[in-house]
Amino acid sequence: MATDSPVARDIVERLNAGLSDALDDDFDSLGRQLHRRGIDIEAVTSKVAGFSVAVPSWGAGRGGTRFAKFPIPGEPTNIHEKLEDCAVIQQLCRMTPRVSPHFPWDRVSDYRALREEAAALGLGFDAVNSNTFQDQPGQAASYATGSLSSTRAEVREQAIAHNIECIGIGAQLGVTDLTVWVGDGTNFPGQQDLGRSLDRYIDAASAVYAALPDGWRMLIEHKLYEPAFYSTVISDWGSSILVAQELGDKAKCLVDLGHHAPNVNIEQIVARLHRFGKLGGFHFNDSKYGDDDLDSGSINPHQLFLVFNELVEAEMNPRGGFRPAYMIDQSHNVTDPIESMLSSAEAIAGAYAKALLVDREELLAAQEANDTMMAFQALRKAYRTDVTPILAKARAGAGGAIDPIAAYRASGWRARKARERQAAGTAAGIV
Ligand SMILES: [Mn+2]
Repeated sequence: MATDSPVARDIVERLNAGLSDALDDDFDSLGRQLHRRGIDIEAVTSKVAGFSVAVPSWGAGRGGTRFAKFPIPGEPTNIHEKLEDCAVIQQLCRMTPRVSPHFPWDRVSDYRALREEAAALGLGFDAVNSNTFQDQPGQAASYATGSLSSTRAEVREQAIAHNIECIGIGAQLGVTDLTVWVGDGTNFPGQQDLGRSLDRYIDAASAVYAALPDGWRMLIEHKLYEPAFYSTVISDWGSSILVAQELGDKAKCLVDLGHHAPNVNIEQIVARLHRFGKLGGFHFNDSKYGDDDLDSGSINPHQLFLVFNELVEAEMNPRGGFRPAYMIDQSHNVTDPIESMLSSAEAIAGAYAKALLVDREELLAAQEANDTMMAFQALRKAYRTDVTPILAKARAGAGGAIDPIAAYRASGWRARKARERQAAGTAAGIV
């Protein structure tokens, strides 16, 4: 645990003291309501308190769009400063104890020291993300025409070596998941052979897979389009699961909410992947049009609830094993990233809490009886419930803030960091 909190504890305690009577009142009222429905609020609160989602190191900064990035004063510019900001998020919301690093963006000379630095801030690490979708200064071969699926052997070798390097880094950080997303694909019909490019990807991914230590998983993230706009090599959950099945047990599929065509039934994809033991992880964000990377729950909170309805179903019926790697994967362009992450963590945990309120017996009975309306109502009842007091109680019970954003603003953290940190660059870049 942290020896010293990034935000002064007395600020959190003072604000909590002013809010705790109202919270107790709301919590007791919700408790009585849930009791009438046969639900023990303490049991739900304890499940929510045990829930966690990782934050991405890159999410601590202003991500920008493909057009421009507008940095804010005090924005972190290296992994050390990012960890500090992630520690603030964790201190206030108490459900983001791990940071998912991205390489080479978060490269340092001593990863064991980085692990200790994070631990001193009360943080651990989550899935290591490899990056073969952009060239780094001094890199021998270019990823301009692909990485793991490139037609050029030396490019594939370089991409394989980078992924294996990431496994080595992850081992030093105490991580056991490698997330692989490639931007590989084409912008023109005929640019590449659709079958052979997948052959090359599978061959290269097999070499990475072979380097996974015991207990490790390779999480394969699909994406419909962007940066390739005609075809992507791992375009959908179908490609993802076929590759994962070919690679072996350690290969799982990772679903990112923004990586599908509009209106695709993502909760059904979750259920399908779980059915075949291939659901490895989930990237949370929200979307209006494409891979917008908007804040979780800001556009379609009902979809988030339906996804969690399947995730809770998977949790309760693990079918031999369900160890989901949950991560927030957002790009913050117009907000303070810390505030966005706090708001998103609340939205994600809220969807989880609502999914826990679904009366599964009632739902199953209605489904078996083909009573469509009652099956739908079983979900409705849970979705309509305001779970805010449960989330606040879980946070406060773990030492967090009843109102995390208010506590963050009261702390003056960003203004203080603006005085201490170097200004961030304005180079745009999609992540
Ligand atoms: Mn993602």
